[in-house]
Amino acid sequence: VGCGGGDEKKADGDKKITMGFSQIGAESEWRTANTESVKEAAKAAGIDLQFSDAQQKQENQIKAIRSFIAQGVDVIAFVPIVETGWDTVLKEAKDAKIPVIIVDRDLKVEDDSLYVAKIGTNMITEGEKGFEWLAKYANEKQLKPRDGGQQLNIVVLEGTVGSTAALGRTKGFNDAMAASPDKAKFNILASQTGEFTRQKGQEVMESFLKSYGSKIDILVAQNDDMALGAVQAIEAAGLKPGKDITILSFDGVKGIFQAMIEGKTNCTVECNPLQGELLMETAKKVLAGEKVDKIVYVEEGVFPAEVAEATLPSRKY
Ligand code: GYE
Repeated sequence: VGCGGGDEKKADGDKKITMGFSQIGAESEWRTANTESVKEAAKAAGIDLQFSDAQQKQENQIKAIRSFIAQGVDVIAFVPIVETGWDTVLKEAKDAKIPVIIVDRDLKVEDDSLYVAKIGTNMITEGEKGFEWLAKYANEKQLKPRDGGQQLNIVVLEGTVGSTAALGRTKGFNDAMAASPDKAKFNILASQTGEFTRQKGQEVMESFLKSYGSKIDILVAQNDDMALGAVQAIEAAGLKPGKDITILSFDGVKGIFQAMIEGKTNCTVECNPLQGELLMETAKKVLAGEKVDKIVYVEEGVFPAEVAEATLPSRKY
């Protein structure tokens, strides 16, 4: 009907759009929700999704992207496990004229034309919101160092090394702390990766407890799963998580709402994994030749334990 050009088939359904999607793995409750969101949205949008799980390895993602290029998919989307190392493979996608959409985590490439759009969350802002909540909470509750010292000591369970989710939350939190009138109250005692998993979160928290014992006042876990693992370690050490040790985490999954209701953790900064719909909309627009925003952040909030019970029924992930 006079649409002209060979691309009309992609825009209005003569042929199904094929999307190659490289997910990083299944390390957390958040990730599971993110994967489900993408799969459901693809189905609803009538997009044929080629889903590939990289098992936490960048090289597997690069392989998957190369195979999507070889198959000649219409569009590629992927979650960069780490920020760097994508230039070459994205250049290959560009040469093959396949548009690339970045999902969830950010990446750093020399040439921004290597991708058409980024859909995700602002992890620096999340880190800042986390510190703001903590400073307020410490004031309101008049938190005192357990060892009778001068400062509230923080241990940090970081996410995957080199990922935006870890780098951004670290930067946001640390910068907000450095700029705060309350900065002298806090001291970061130790910071180590727990790889965004429950298991690793538990192990690293055990070792923090062994090394620092009653010096630890606050745990900042860069995702809820690590916080839930750490809760086990803290209980096993005979302490009360959420009371002896204040716990702040990120994501806002149902599991952490449950823990907050039980008084075991104190606050979660939301990170919204429901990015599938926006991804499919964006892909359709791109393939129809419409202009799209280069960066779109999805909405997110902050949920302290006091609101956990009232909020849980409305949580979607
Ligand atoms: O916080 C964590 C997940 O990239 C925002 O990755 C995401 C993070 C999320 O495994 O739970």
